[in-house]
Amino acid sequence: MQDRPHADVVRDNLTSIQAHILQEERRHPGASGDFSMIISAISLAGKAIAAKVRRANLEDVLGAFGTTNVQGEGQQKLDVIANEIIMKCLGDRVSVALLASEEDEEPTILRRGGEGGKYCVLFDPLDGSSNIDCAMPVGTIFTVLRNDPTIKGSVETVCQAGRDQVAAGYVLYGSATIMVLTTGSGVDMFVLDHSVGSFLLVRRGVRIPKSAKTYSVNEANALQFPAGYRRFLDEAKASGYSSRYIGSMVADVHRTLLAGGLFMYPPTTSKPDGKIRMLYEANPLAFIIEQAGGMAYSGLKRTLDLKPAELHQRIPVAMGSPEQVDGLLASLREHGEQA
Ligand code: AHM
Ligand code: MG
Repeated sequence: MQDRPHADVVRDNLTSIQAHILQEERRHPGASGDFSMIISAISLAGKAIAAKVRRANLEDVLGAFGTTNVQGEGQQKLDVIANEIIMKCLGDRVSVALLASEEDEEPTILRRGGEGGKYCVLFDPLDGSSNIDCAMPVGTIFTVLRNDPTIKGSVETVCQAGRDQVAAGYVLYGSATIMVLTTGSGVDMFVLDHSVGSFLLVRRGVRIPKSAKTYSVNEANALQFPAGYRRFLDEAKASGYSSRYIGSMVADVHRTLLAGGLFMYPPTTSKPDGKIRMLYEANPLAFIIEQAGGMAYSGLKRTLDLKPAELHQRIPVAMGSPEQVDGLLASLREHGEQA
């Protein structure tokens, strides 16, 4: 065996996300490498957005852009910048057929199936962006879907049930820049090492704790929640739960993934479908939580089984550790929630 004089000072975790995806692809005979090109474009976009987010308080990119998006919500300057960065990075990857962003009214068709467009990428460019001026964590959420060339309309193409996702992930711009990814066989976690310039693998096969006494919800809305949600929260308080809520779903779900507990955005009387976008937020994060051993529900239905009716559809969500999600479902059933 060869002597390795400096082995003790060379870190073990030097697997880049690109190397990791290429290794994964080698396990699938016939894989073309197209998929790894998409993930590498997303990681490049993540690095570019992270750099913008870090300098946001120094450059003139804070605050409102002065426009509203398709949902009627005010756009932050960084929403628009992050959207542009992702469109540019993914736009020139030959296997991308179509891009759909939470910020844009219609999907952007890049190339048809006959021109090599195998995948659709849907994303929320900067989730939680109303927090950006306060330097709170925000993130990019994405999902990769197959492009079915027999379906004509772009909206119909991307309105797929969440269980059909090829991959999903997010980049969280917090005290560290983290990328979490699933391709349907577990969840892996990468951290951006600025000194190396790469997302490096730090955890393979992330598992959510089976139970944790933490809930994450905008409790100021509680009077408007259906009875089952209110009763769950009352019982949680009576049995020693803690509450954690940032108001960036990507950050709240990331904490829930690692530390356990329940994240939810229930229906309210003023927003009967809740606030969370099915295709850009609920489905990718539900896929990750399930792949980590957790559960994700919309009312009494498994989120990933629902077929979207429209591009910017909203749905109620509850996701996290199995014990907490089961407890919530029991409370919903007990208080008359219909399946
Ligand atoms: P955004 O994508 O426009 O940032 O909105 C979605 C965000 C979620 O990240 C978060 O869970 C929710 O809005 C917070 O909403 P509220 O302020 O009603 O608690
Ligand atoms: Mg969002």
